[in-house]
Amino acid sequence: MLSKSGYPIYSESMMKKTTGTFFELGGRNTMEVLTAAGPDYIVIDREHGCFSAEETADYIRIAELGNVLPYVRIPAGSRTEVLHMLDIGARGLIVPNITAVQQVQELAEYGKFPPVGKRGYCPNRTTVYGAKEWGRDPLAYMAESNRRVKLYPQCETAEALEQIDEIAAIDGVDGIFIGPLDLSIALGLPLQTDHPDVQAAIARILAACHKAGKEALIFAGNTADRDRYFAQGFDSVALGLDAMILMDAYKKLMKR
Ligand code: 3PY
Ligand code: MG
Repeated sequence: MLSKSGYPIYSESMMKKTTGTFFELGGRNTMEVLTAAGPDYIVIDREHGCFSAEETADYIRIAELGNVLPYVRIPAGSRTEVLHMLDIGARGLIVPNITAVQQVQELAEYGKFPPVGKRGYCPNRTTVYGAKEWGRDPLAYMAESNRRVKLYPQCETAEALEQIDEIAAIDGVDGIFIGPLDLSIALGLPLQTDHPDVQAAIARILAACHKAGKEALIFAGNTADRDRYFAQGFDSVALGLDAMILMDAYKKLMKR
C-alpha cells in the first residue's frame, strides 16, 4: 500500500506478511540494486557491516527513492545510536545480542516518544528537510512515528530466550527479530539451525510474540527456510544477505 506521497505504509502489525533482506557489502550502487529487487524492507547492518552514520543516511535515502523501508540493525542499543539512526530516517531498528529485560526497556524509552517512551526531539531530517508528509507537523510526527517506526529487539541469546515472554510484552516493542545463527550458537549447536532444539526455541519465541500481540520476524538463508517460516506463522522473513547471494551467483556462473 502506498501513502499519498507515494511512500509505502506497512505500519500495521501483521497487516501483511513482509519479506526483507540484509545489506552488508556497503556501497550506494549495491543499495540501489537491492532496492530495485523490490523487497519490503532492507536491513542496513551496522552490527556486522562497516558503515559510517553518514553512509547509512545515504543508504536510507536510496531505499526511500526505491519505495523500500529502510531498517537499520544497530550495533548496540545506546541512546546515541538509537537517536542518530531514527533522526536520519530509519523506519525500524533491529537490536542484536539482547541479554536483559532492562536493555529492551531502555530501547523503548529511547526510541518511542511519550507516552510510550522518552525519545528526544530535534527538528532534523525526519521532521524538516527530509520529512515525509506525515512527519511535517512535529506533534503529529511524534504520534505517527511511534506507530510507524518499529523497534525489534533480537532474540539470539540464551538469556533473551529465557525471558522472551517478558521482553515481547514490553510496551514500545513492535516485534522480536530472531537471529537463528547466533541462537544456535547460544544453544551449543553452532549453525545447526534445523536442529530440533533450535527449532523448538524458534517456535517458543514465535508463540511469545503472538501471545503479546507483537510481530515475529526471522532471518532465513534460503527460500526453503523462508517458506517454512511463513507456513509456521512468521509475520516477516529477512531473506538472504547480499554477500552470500553474490558469492553463490558467481560460483554458479564460474562452474564448468
Ligand atoms: C543471526 O542469525 O544471528 C542474525 O543475527 C540474523 O542474521
Ligand atoms: Mg545475530
